[in-house]
Amino acid sequence: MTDADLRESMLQHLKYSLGKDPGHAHIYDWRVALSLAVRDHIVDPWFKATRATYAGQHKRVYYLSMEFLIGRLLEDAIVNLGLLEQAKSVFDGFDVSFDEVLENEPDAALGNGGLGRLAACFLDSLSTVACPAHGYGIRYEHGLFRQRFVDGRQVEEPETWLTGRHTWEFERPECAFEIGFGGPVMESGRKALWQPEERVIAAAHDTPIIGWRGNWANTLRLWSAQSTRVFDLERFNRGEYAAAAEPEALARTISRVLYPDDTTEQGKALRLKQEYFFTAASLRDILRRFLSEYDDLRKLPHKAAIQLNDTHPAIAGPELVRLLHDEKDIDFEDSVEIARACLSYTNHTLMPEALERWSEGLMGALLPRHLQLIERIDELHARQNPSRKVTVIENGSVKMGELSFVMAHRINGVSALHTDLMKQTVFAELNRLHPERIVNETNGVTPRRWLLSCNPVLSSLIDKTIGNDWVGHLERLSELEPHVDDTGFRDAFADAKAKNKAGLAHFVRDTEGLQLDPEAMFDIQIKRIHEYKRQHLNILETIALWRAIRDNPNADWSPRVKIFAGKAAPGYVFAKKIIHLINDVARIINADPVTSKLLKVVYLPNYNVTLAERLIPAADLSEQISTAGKEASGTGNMKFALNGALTIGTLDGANVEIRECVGADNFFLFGMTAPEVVARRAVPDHARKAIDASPELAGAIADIERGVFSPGDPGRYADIAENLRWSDYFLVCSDFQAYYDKQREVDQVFRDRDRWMRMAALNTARTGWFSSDRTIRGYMADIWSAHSVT
Ligand code: 26V
Repeated sequence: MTDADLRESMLQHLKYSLGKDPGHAHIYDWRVALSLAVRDHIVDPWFKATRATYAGQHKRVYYLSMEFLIGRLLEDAIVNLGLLEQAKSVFDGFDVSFDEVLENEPDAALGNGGLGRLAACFLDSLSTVACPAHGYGIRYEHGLFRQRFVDGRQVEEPETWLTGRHTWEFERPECAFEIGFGGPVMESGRKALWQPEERVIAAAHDTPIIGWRGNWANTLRLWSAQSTRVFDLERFNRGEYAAAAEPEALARTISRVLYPDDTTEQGKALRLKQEYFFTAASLRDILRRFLSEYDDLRKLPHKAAIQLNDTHPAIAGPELVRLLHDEKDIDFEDSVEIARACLSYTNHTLMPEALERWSEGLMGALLPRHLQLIERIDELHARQNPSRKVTVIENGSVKMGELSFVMAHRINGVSALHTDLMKQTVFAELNRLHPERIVNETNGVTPRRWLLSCNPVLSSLIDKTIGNDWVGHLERLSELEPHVDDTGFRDAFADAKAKNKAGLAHFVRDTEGLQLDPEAMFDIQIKRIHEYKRQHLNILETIALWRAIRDNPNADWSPRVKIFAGKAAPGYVFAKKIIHLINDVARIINADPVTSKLLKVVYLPNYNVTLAERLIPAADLSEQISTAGKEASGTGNMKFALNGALTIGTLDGANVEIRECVGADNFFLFGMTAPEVVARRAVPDHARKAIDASPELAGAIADIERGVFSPGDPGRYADIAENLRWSDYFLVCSDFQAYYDKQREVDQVFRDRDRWMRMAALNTARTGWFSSDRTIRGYMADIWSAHSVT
C-alpha cells in the first residue's frame, strides 16, 4: 500500500465515518480516521485466517483470561502491517504531528500487571505464528485506576478508556448468551436442573489482532454484561426514575470495573460473578462454534484447546462438565475426561494470599450446581487415586488451584525455577499423583512492541547490522554477537542508548519539572508495588548512598538517577506507605545541593504500558530484586535486557534463565537463593542481626525513623521501620548489604563506559530466546497439540 492509498483511505474515513472536513479536524479525529483506515487493512487477513481455519478444520486455541493489558493498538497495528513509513509521510503532508496522533489513543489497561501483559504479548505471538486462536475476556468499562500523587500519597481515580470511539472493535449483537446465577437445583429423575434466579446477558465485542507482517489475524472477544430487562417502563411512568433503571445498572456492574487488587480477594461475590460470567459465555461460544462444524462432542479435545490464565477462569472445569453432562447427556465420568482433555492451566504466583479460594457458602449461593459438581469431581478423583488425600474442597472452601489442577491435562509454571517450586510446594501432592502434568513454559515478550516499536533507534541499528529478519525470529539477535567486538558498533549502540535517555530526560523535565543529567546512570524499577518485589530495598539503598555521598562528596561517585514507577493495590496499606516514602525521599534528596549532581530520585505517576515503552529503552540498569522464590517469572526483566540494560537481580523467576543466557559476567547477581531464604527465615532475629552488621542499613533506617524525610511528621514511617526491624518477612535487611555492595560494583563498571556498553550489547544479542513467539510455540507443542496454519 502506498502513501497515497493510506492518505486517501484516511480522508474517506474522516469524511464519511467522522463527518469532518480536514480543516476542522482535531487530533482525535485524525487518530480515529487513521485507526479506521488501518483497521480496514486488518479485515482481509482476518477473514482469510478464519476461512483457512474452517477449511482446514484446524484445532483452535482459546485463551481465557480475566485480564488483557493491551495498551495502545494503533502503532502496533501499523508496525505489524509494515505501514509505518507510509503513515509518517501522510502526516508530513498535513500540518499534524504523527506522534501526537499516536499519543491521542487511550491506553487500554484491562489488566493489573504481569499476568495481563503476558496475555497481550501472547495474542500478538499467536497471530504471528499463525496459530488459530481466540482470546476471551471481559470488556471492562473502566480499566485499572489512574494513579496520582497528592503530597506524595497515591490517589486512585477512575480510568475512562472508552469515552471516545473505540475504533478497534466490532460489536456482535447477534452473539449473546444468557448467564445465570443463584436459584435452586431441581432433581428430575436422574437429571439435575439448575434454575438460575438472576440472569444477565453477555454480549460479544471483537477486536482483530494482526500478527507480524500482517499475514494472520486472530480475535480478542470481550464480553460486556447487559440486562435481560432493558428498562422498567411501569416504574418510570410512576416517576420512579432511578428504580426504573436499576435492573440495567445492576447487570452492568459485572463488566463495570477491573479488580485493582492482585494480592487479596475483595468484593468477593462480584468478583466470582465476573469470573463465571466470562468463563460461561466463552465456553458456550466455543461449543456453539464446535457444533456448527461437528456433531460429536467427544471429539471436542481434538478441535479445542482451552487455556486457563491463572485460576480466574477455573470454574471452566465444572461449567464444561455441566454443559456436557447436564445439557448434552454425556455420562459424568466421560464429561470430566473430555473437559480435562481440553483444559490446561497456567499458574502465575505461589503467594498464598493470591491463591483463590471461595467459601462453599458463596459458591453454593451463586453457583449451586457447580458446587455439587465440584463435590462429585472431588469424589471421582479420590476414587481414582485412593492412596492419597488431596481434595478441592477443604474446611468449607473451594480451592481453585486444586480444582484447576484436577481438571487440567497440563499445568504450567512460567519460569524454570517457578515450575520447580510449584512441584515442591503448592502442588507437591498432586504432582506425585500426576507427575506428567506439570510442565514449564518460560514467559516471553513480543519483540514487535518491546523492541521494534518502543526502541526505533536501536532497532534500526540492528537492521543495519544483521538485516530485519530478527523481528519474527528473535533468536537471530545472536548474529549481533560478533559485532560487539567492533568499536563502531559499540559506539552506535551507546549512541542509541544516549538518544533514548535524552528523550526520557526531556519527558521528565516536561512532566515533572525535574532536570536529569542524561550522562548519569538511569537505574529503573518499574512494576506493581509489593513487599516481595522490594521497592523498599531499593529506596533504603538510595538513602544509604545519599548518606555516603554527603559524607564524602568529592569521592569518585558515578552519577545516578533512580527512577521508580508502579501502582499499589488501593487496599494494600504497606505498599502505599512505600510509595509515600519514596516520594518523600525524592523530595529531600532532589533538594540537597551537596548531592544534586550525583543523585536524583524520580517517581513517575500512573505507570502503564505506554510509560513502560518510554522507560525501558532508556534504562542503563534494571532492578529485579525480589525475595528469591517469590517472583514467578517477571517479564519486565526480559524487556530491559533485550533493550540493552544490565540487570541487578536476585536468583528469582526468569532472572535465573536471563543470567544463563547473557552470561554471569554480564549480570549483577546478589542475594540469597530460594533455599537460603527459607533457611534464613528460621534464624531468630534475622533482621536485627543484619541491621547490626551493616552500618549503612542501620543509618538509613535511623534516618527514616528520625523523620529526615518527613520533617513535619517524624512518626510517619514508624511502621515501616518497625516491620523491617522486627518482622521483615521478605528479608530486605538480610539481603541489604549484598545489594549495597553489588551496587558499588555497578558504579565502578559504569565508569568504564566501553566495558558497560559491551556488556549491554551482549544482553541484547543474547536475549532472543525471550520472545513470546518461542513461548507460544512451546505451549502449542507441549500443551495444546495445535499447529500453525501455513
Ligand atoms: C490475583 C488476583 C486476586 C483477586 C483480585 C484480582 C487478581 C488479579 C491478579 C491476581 C494474580 C496476579 C498474578 C500475577 O500477575 N503474576 C505475575 O504473572 C507474570 C506473568 O506470568 C509473572 O511474570 C510475574 O512474575 C507474576 O507475578
